[in-house]
Amino acid sequence: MHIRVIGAPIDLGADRRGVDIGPSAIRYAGLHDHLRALGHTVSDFGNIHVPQPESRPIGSPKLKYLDPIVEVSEELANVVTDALKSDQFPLILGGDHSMALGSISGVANVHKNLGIIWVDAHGDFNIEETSPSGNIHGMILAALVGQGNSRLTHIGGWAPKLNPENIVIVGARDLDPGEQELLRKHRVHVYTMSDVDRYGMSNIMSQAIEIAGRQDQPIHLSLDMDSLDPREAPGVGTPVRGGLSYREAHLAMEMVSDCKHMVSMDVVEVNSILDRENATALLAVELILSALGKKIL
Ligand code: 6HN
Ligand code: MN
Ligand code: MN
Ligand code: MN
Repeated sequence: MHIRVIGAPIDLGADRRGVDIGPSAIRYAGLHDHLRALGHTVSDFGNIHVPQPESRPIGSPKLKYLDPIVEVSEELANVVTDALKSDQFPLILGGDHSMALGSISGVANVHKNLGIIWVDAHGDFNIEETSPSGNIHGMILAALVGQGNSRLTHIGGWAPKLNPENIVIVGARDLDPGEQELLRKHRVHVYTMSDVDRYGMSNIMSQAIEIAGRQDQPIHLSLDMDSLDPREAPGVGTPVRGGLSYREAHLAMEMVSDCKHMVSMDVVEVNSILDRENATALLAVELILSALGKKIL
């Protein structure tokens, strides 16, 4: 496979600074060499341009940095669409999860009926009215199904990008009250950590792949590193205890790889200021490799 690495060093969507270093931290962890050792061809677009938060007004406290986030999303969507049209697999490195608005909009330009596997401690299904923080990284999935501010929902001039029935969230354990209501109303499939405990990751991922990839639908995988337990991934801005174990996360990636439906992937929320000796970035590289075909035997 030809993998196109795209850096999206955005930290406009979250409060804790440091995720803008994520793309570099993941590259320094040896991403390209490891991908080539797996047999892939790798090219690197470099990073898309993201303005520094200090250089732009924050805007409404209910939708912080809306203007620059929309600008970055438009650019990222185009870069991702171009990669797919050149038969390359876009691997987008965040940055906070607001970058998935651009990446998934770019994939949705090419693939109609896109399925999503969203591995995250959070639902990222808030709208302006339900968000406790005004941080746009917590609103991205809602925006992609057409809910919330129209500038977020209409990247590329059209909406909605996704059918909520094609979305599966795995690893959830911190959902805001209004967000829970919205997830139920739109019938998003949510596998909580409690479900992972009860049924095991193998069963959960079989179901997730069946839902997101039904009728041979292409799948986009969005991996928020805060899905992992903070003991495994200390370098994230919004850590929540009780997360995925090292092996649960790898198994999820291995099963996505085996299903052969995945057309694009993002890895987000690596916060190098909070990390210990790049451990979270190194783990991100390991998980990328499992998602892209690495086998134990
Ligand atoms: N993420 N639900 C919280 C909020 O502020 O909306 C946290 C969101 C976290 C977002 O981890 O990508
Ligand atoms: Mn997230
Ligand atoms: Mn999260
Ligand atoms: Mn359904």
